[in-house]
Amino acid sequence: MKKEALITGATSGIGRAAALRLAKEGYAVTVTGRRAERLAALKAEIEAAGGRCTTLVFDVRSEEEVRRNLEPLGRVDLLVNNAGLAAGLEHIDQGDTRDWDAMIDTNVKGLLYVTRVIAPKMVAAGGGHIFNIGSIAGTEAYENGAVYCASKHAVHAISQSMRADLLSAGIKVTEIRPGMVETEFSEVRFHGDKERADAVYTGVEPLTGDDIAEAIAWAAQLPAHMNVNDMVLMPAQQAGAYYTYRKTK
Ligand code: NDP
Ligand code: 8X3
Repeated sequence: MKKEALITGATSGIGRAAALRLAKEGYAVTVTGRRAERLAALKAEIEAAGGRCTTLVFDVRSEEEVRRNLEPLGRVDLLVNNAGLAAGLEHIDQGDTRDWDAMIDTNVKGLLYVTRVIAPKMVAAGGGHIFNIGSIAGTEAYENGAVYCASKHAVHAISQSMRADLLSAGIKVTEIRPGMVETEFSEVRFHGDKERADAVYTGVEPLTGDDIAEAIAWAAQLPAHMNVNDMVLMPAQQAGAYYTYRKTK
């Protein structure tokens, strides 16, 4: 019997790469996101390679949609709480409160809504593995990033408490906290400004979604008695939110 994995935010970037990698590792994957066509294309790609894939189209910000889509699922062995975003990069006196709502509602409340439905299934099954995609912004707070950093600090706190809460149920909780990963993240952060997004990666070889998927796949196959609590993954040219070495030609 195949193990079952649920990956939120699989239409792009880290979530998409994680879904492809976990399918390759033999998991039957359920992938979620708001963009139905992207999920359909991912399903076709996984099935063409002999894998199994189910798609669920919903917005993690809606508790009602989360419950309606996820409650009917059967066993879930592995959950990747990945759906998330940064929106805007401004000083606190200039930020757009709609961006703040989007980040808090997705990165914090969305992750909680999904976990609230899936964790009891894992408890009932006697085990499971939850991966929360945090960020270096979960322990570093940088200029212009107050609300994104706050949301990832929340993910860091929730991951630690969740690990303690679920310990006796045999559920592992791994938080993955990447630095710079080239995905649609910066384009979303800058509201579609591709030029500004591309500039984030100038002179740097960033991580890719596949790099993060590699870490998830590794941590997922460890022996039952061994867990990775927290993994900070950086490009070799980045040491922290304020330290990036950019090569110039
Ligand atoms: P992408 O923008 O490439 O992917 C984000 C994914 O999240 C998409 O699949 C998107 O799907 C989904 N998503 C966003 N909002 C919602 C929503 N309301 N409901 C459902 N799904 C949603 O970015 P990344 O792959 O980089 O981001 C994935 C995670 O990694 C995020 O939590 C991010 O904070 C984190 N991260 C990213 C880093 C980076 O440098 N890229 C570094 C550290 C952490 P759709 O739009 O179709 O709904
Ligand atoms: C994404 C990385 O440094 O933009 O979480 O916060 S950073």
